[in-house]
Amino acid sequence: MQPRSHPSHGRRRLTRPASLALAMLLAAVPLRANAADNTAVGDIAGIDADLGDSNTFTLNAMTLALVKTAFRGGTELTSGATLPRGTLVQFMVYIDNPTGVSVTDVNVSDVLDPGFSYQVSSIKVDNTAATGSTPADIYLAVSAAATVTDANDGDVAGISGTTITAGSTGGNGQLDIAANAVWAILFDVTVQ
Ligand SMILES: [Ca+2]
Repeated sequence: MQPRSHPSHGRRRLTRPASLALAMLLAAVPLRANAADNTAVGDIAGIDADLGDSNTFTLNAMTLALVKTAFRGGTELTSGATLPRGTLVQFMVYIDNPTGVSVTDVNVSDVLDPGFSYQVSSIKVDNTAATGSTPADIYLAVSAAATVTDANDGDVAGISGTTITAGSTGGNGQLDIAANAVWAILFDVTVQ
């Protein structure tokens, strides 16, 4: 599908398909965590209260959620923003791990809409922001990180065609997310 444009005034309304990507930006899905306590108790027939409770284990099962945001000049964009062609936009995708255990072998992918052109060697990743950090603080942390290579190789992220991936499934190194921390990936695109 060809994106509609408004050449008469030199600005491009982000309609389909570009708007689809932007529309997802603020679809922040809350993290969900489920905890279940499991306690073993015992008794011997005929003898009351002979056995105390065993250790109690709290098992945390969680669903990590992705949040995708966009920044322009360091400021977070709102969904449906109208941007001039050629505008440099930074997409940030992050996962908040609010638990006390690390999450191993995570895989993330993001297919760039044709309305955006990836800027080479712009992928940065970070896992230092504390859980619950605001998008602005996560952005500050990841934007200060070193870039990883564009290739799907030994570091944790890369791009192939128009698909940004992180994690081993995409041919990158394994992605682990530290306990009580946010993992984020940031990369630059321009509006076509
Ligand atoms: Ca890489």
